[in-house]
Amino acid sequence: MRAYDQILTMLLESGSQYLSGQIISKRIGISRAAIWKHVQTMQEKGWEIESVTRLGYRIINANRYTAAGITACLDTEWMGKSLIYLDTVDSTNNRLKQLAADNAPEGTVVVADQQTSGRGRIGRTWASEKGCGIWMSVLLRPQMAPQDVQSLTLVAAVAVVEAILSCSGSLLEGRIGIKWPNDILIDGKKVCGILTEMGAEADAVSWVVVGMGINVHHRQEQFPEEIRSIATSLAIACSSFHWNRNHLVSAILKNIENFIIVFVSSGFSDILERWRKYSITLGCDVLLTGPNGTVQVRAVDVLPDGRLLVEKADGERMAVLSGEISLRPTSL
Ligand code: BTX
Repeated sequence: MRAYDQILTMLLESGSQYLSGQIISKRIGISRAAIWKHVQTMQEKGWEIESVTRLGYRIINANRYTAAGITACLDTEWMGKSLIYLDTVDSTNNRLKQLAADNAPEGTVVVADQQTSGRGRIGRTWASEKGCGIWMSVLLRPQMAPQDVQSLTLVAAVAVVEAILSCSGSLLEGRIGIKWPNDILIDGKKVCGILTEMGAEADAVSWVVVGMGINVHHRQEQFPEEIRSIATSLAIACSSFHWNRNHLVSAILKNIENFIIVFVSSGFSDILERWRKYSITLGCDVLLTGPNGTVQVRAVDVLPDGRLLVEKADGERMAVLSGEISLRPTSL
């Protein structure tokens, strides 16, 4: 780590406590004058740093969303150790796909404060307002068949739900749920979408980019008009809580790393069980829209490869790989 990043991380870790120039100097092995230069650069970049004689330095706006802010809370072995933070980008998935093609290691993460062309599935747009959300993509290189990659969307969904619940002390318990295949809803409105893309050769997956878009600080009027009635944010859902994007990102990355370790050692059943627990789809009568039109079905289960098992009115069962579902209030 560069001296600049080391100092910033130390300051962030020391929270509201002052950190003396002497301690920093000893730990990093640079002069006090050099430390002061780095502190000035931090101030130019927007960090509010107090400097008090005989006490040292302290960051006042420590909750600012930055690479250093995320790294300071990150407690992982490999996930997010290479973390690229961008003020603005067209799409974090696009950027990470380029890096994947250039052999970036598994666990590389791209985070942006704003996306100018955030993408949903099948060419749809993902609204990615500046300063409001978590727009993040994670690179995985799993040893799995291309047709099983959809299961990683389920992994990411559970990771996001559990990070939100743990960061907020379960304030949203019972209000947050997963709608197959890739939406997280709070009180029936969309708070997060997941876009999983892959590169594969023959039967082997070379890379998977899992992109997550989470609405965090939005007020309702900050959503584009066309999605205002269907979208929500964590701040809207739970206004009393102080949401911190650095904490949320690091909690999500930690969960994904843990789930990948579990997945590799003992398979998908534990994660699937958690997914079922949060699912708002299973057991419901739904309208399923796919390439061949819309059918009424009952959502019966989710399979280890991520497909949804549904039952038609005549009792025939089929497994669905992709599509859109809307919940139906009446029985079939
Ligand atoms: P999706 O195709 O399931 O959902 C897209 C639909 O969701 C849009 O057509 C619109 O109706 C609605 N929508 C758009 N923006 C929002 C929003 N901010 N909140 C709620 N609803 C919205 C979902 O696709 C997958 C989205 C993945 C986004 C991440 S962000 C990081 C990464 N980079 C990137 O370009 N995409 C992913």
